[in-house]
Amino acid sequence: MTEFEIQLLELETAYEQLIKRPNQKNVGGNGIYDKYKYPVLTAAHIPLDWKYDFNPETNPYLIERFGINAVFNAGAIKWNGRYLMVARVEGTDRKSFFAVAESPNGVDQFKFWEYPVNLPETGNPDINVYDMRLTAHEDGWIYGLFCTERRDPEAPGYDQSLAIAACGITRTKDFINWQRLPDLKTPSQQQRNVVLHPEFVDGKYALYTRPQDSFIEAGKGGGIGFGVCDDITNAIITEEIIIDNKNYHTVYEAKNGQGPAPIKTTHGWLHLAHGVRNTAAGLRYVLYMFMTDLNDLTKVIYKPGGYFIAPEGEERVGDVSNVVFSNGWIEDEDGTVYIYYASSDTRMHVATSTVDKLVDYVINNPADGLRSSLSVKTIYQLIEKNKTIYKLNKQI
Ligand code: M1P
Repeated sequence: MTEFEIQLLELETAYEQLIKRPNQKNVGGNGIYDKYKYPVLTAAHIPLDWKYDFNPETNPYLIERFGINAVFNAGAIKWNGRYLMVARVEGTDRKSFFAVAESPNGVDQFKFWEYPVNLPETGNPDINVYDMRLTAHEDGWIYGLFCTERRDPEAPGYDQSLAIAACGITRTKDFINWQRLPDLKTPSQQQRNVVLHPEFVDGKYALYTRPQDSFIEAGKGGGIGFGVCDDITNAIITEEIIIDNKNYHTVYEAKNGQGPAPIKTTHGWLHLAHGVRNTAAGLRYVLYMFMTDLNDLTKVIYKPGGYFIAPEGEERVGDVSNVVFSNGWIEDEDGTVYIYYASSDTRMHVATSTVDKLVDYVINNPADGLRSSLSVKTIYQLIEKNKTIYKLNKQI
């Protein structure tokens, strides 16, 4: 065997082992969800033929010709019995694009399809695209709403980092052919984390937004907004209502954003979102949940205090450390919920729960009292309640 052939065999063996590796639930969950041992998608899951030229004539040293930096922030959907993620794949050139990966069971063996998504551009080409939220809408299309980023045309030449973030819209029926629609227009200067609601509201398309007045800082914006538009092929929202705002000394003090499209339950719409706060070490991103009214999508009816998922262990380290972010989950026919979340803008993980557990958590876990003394009061109430139960148990 030549050096080239040995090297190639090593690469192929490592890739096959990774793709086939079974995942395992971690022991000691918190009663709400179970995390899993291994990340479900990483840069190492990228097919080798996206990165290497296998021809020894043109690539005698088997050099990686196209580098992949990270795979994260994936939208998710169950489609034709398969668990799909549409991941944000980021090259070493910092440009992100989308790629579909599929698994037979939702927790392991995720494998990318043959080609990444060939997303059409609009007349104003995207410089970077990321964080697609998938919505199977009742109009029959599967929509992907994502962030499209372009350099701020007003930015002075010396500042090459100022950008405008907007919501790009695409739709598909097979995840191969994607139809691009015009970007969403809203009253806000910038938008990220925009998500399409799966049902019509009074015959209109309903969207969750995240207005912000600069690229990184939410500024006077922030909060999860809600708006409607008549025509998704020319989506214009004229009025945004903030349904879940930023709040002093909470885990969503600096900014927040809707995660995936909400899940409908008999009690209300279950929402997963991310909240951001400032620390001396930079921003910390965690996930939290809330529920909105079935008849009034702008009304938050339950919201447990604090975070739902926070970065732990190796999840805490990556390109943007101390971050968990989710824009994809799947509700299965048996009520299992697969929560796909990225850690530190680097890799994808899964946690599993059920609709019943999530509803119980959202309805029955205490709301944030917003003061230390009220947190203590909540603990006192729990202790007293447990004393009664303990006495009852002793009597039996
Ligand atoms: O780096 C953390 C996240 O930052 C942004 O989220 P937000 O708009 O709420 O600040 C996004 O760029 C997201 O992709 C990223 O994971």
